Amino acid sequence: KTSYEAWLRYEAVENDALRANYRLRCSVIVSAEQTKVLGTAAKELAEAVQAMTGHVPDIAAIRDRQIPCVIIGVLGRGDPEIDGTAGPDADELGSEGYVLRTLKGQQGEADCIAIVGASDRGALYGAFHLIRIMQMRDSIEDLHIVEHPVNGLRMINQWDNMDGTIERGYAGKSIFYRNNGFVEDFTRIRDYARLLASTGINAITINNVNVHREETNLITAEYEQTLSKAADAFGAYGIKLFLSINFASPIAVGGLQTADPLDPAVRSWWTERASELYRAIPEFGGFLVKADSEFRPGPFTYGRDHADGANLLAEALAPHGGVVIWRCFVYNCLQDWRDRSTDRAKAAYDHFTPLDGRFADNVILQIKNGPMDFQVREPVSPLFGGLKDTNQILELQITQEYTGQQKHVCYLVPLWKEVLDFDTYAAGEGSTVARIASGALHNRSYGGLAAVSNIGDSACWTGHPLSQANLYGYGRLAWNPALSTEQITAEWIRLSLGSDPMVEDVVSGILLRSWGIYESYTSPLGVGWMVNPNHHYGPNVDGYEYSKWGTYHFADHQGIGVDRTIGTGTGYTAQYHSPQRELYDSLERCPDELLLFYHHVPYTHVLHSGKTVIQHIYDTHFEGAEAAAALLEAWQSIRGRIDEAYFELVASRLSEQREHAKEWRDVINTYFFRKSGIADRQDRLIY
Ligand code: BDP
Repeated sequence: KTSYEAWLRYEAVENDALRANYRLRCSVIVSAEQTKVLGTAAKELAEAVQAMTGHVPDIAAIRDRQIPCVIIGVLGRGDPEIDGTAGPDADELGSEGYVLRTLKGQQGEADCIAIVGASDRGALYGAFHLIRIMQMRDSIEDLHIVEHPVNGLRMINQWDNMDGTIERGYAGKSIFYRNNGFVEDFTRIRDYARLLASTGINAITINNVNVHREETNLITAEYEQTLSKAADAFGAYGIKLFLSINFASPIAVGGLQTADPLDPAVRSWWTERASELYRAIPEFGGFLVKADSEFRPGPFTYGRDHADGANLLAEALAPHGGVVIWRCFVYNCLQDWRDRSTDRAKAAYDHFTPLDGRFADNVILQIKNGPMDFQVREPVSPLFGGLKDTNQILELQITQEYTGQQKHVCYLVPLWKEVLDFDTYAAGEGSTVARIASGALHNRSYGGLAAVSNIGDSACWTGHPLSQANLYGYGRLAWNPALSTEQITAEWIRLSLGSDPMVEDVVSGILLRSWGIYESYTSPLGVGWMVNPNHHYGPNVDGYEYSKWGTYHFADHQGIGVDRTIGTGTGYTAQYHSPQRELYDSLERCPDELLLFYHHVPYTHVLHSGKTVIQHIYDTHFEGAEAAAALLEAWQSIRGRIDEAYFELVASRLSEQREHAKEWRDVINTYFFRKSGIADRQDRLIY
């Protein structure tokens, strides 16, 4: 139960005075308007108050001025009190913000708390904020909070297939599909919408970017009814529904001979399909597209480029206010590993920068955080600094494909913060990824974040309960990338596990160390890809070394690493602006953690840390495995302080991690010992 509720866990308030105060302040919930989303806001607040205080608040349309209440309203709908409450704050709300404010009662009237949204959605976020304050056991006297999301698009991508499997899913089966159709019971979908909305998520694609046969049909009349039911479930929580589409749909389901984006018949087919979809689902958000990548069809087949492809769909969606989200994960996955002049890391930039300025206004490019593919350590994609006249959003991976598959704990908020804070220097200093993604830097009309979900039908949603922190943290960062890791972490722990300071201390220690620990026993110095092919779990140094995917480390008996410099390497570093370009290009100055991503060096190369590369590999792997074991020990210290089942589940995952970390340590260290023939200075190697 505890783990299913995740961060929306409403325990009765322990302190009598505080409980009485919450109960008094939330005696009644007044919601004058009857829209669906406002209804959700009132219902959510009422349920939370009931669970935390035992009092069931009435939901009323009209306020009794003698009774303290929470008023929920929206700006500009003709209620002078609501408009007056926001006052000058109204200018700061954008279209989804809110004011949360205590109004002092005049002449014997009771005080009340006003939640004033800039829109229905804003009011819903305000209600969740008030709930969060009470979950954190903070005061709700004298509130004056003004909030708005930094990013317009705060999106989740499900990689769910209609057969019920989830691509890169580590938490069970899909909550959406079973046996090539939708599930019958939408309870879990609604509960998911709730969790997402409480962190501020406002958009979702519900099918895999790899659109197979059955999913291609999702845009046809066959699924209209069910889709509109799904759109309603999410719509009640202010979340717009999107679909991943197959670029070859005109052929696959339309019966046309071609999917050429410039063909008039193809254009009218998409236009008509889009109109049909919007007729059935007026709130539909638009399409997400993976094209010409990993065997997906796309405009290249017809000698067209990706602007032609995206604009085709944009034209069809524009009359309805829809958008096309076009992924930049485009590269040749059939490279010749002997041809060292090609470099997969360069692909996205090379494909998309020449198209800057050619995309329609309602096209948004979705760019993965790194140039490769969600490795435990990668540089930031240079494409963020390479586009000025194109809407772009940042794509992150919450599901832990390369970061322990939710068997290992790997808290990704610190990684994402580094990405968001990275300075591209695209328009001088301060041109951070956060400002590019939000659209602020180049004044774009669309911007935001998207991330691949980590949930499935597992009892705790995410397989590993601590992986919930990644989903929560993503939502919070999408809302405001400036939030600190510490704040997000503390919030998640208190909301999910209560406010025992010892629990907070131990769990935050585990979370905050986890990414570094995972990196230390897996992937040294930015090298990446030393995993088993296909499923990507567990160590395999040469698993991808002699294959076509373009993911090499070039380890031989003398050295390791990929030369991506301008002078002698692939020239990838030239895709960055100064001074990042020079920093990465320089063997002397390149940061240690990315050294092997940028340079091929002998094992005896000395790092800034003073260690040689080979000794660094040995040390980090020995230390990493020990640190992984210490995570379990730390966790053991809070036994009895949290829910027993939750405790046991995490403990069992942590002991699996401890064992698996040893396997990583031994495979990696043995491999490099044998390859290099260089002994460990501490003589720990026995192979
Ligand atoms: C990789 C995954 C693959 C996805 C692909 C993508 O291994 O399953 O289809 O990315 O993002 O990370 O399209």
